Amino acid sequence: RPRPGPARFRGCLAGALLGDCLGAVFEGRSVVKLPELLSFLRGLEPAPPEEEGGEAAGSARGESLPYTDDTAMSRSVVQSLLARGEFDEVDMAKRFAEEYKKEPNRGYGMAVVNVFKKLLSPKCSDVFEPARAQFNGKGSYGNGGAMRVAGIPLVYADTQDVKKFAKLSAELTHANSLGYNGAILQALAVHLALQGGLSRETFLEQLIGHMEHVEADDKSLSDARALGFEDLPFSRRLKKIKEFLEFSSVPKEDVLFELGNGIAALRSVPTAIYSFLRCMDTDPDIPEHYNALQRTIIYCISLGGDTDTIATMAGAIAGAYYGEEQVPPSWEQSCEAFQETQRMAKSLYELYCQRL
Ligand code: F2R
Ligand code: MG
Ligand code: MG
Ligand code: MG
Repeated sequence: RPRPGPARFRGCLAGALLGDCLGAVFEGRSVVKLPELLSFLRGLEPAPPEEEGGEAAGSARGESLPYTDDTAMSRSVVQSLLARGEFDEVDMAKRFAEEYKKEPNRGYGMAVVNVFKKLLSPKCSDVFEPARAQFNGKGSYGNGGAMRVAGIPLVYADTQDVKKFAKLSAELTHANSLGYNGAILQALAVHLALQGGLSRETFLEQLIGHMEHVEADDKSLSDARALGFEDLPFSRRLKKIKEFLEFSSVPKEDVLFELGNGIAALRSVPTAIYSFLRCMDTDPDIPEHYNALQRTIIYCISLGGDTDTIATMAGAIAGAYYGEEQVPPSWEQSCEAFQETQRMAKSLYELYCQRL
């Protein structure tokens, strides 16, 4: 297997940042109208010469779109991996909690903040314990473990390591298997995308093969049953994606019914993967001057719901697959802290190579 180049690492972190910052503008809306979204995006592009001096009202030009909890936590994952050179649960947990304490208003999930408060207590001796206590001991199945996981496959090249450390990094906040299995799936998607060139059939087949194994353990089976789901719920949704991709177009209502646009990992990680795969092809509703990475982010946001998180996950996958060439400078420069993101990507690439 050829070693992925630095452009994929840059693309992955930039795609994730774009998805979060652009998606956050629309998070929580049940309906996002495409003309409104496209008009907002035109406001990010450089002013045409005749418009010079007359900056459009509400223009987002300049580093003006703030990132949310998705990026704040992704940065903590990356900074921990870079500082320690490998996964270190105590260091990562501390960074999550300290980051929350420093900037609590990044739009965190309602329940996860209790984990941070417990982690900040000097009485906390097991960093996985606060997550296990969430939801009366059931643990969170939110998408917070998945939204921040991209740093793991950008450090670990081995598939078993990707699975192991995606799970552990998610378990610091998400003890329900429907939460951490979503993180494993998202990490595997970035891991495969980094190899580039895979057809969407092969990409999906590989994910299904891994997830059928990941979801077959006792805890995954009992957590899914306890919530009234069928067995292997992620694998089943991946198979539904395969069906969807056989049609030339799938109505948005069907995508929302089968895959969802919600805050649960099960209702958002498969949606992000579907968005990436379907946007390899052009879309009659999205102007053709947008490239595949842009189309992916536009499509995710157009689904409404948890737009920042679905777009950040799909953006990470698409960015790893297409590389930084598809990251439009005007979009990137509209996002908070984009230069630091570029530096982190460079350091991750160096660590990845050093570990090989
Ligand atoms: N929180 C948000 N968005 C809404 C508010 C932000 C908005 N911009 C505003 O200003 O109003 N977004 C962020 O949260 C999601 C990630 O959440 P995470 O980290 O998974 O948190 P949590 O609290 O663990 O889970 C989220 C919710 O899921 C439900 N839930 C989870 N497990 C459950 C269980 N076992 N039983 C019942 N419910 C469960 C709860 O409602 C949790 O609060 C991302 O969208 C990120 O962008
Ligand atoms: Mg968010
Ligand atoms: Mg250790
Ligand atoms: Mg969100």
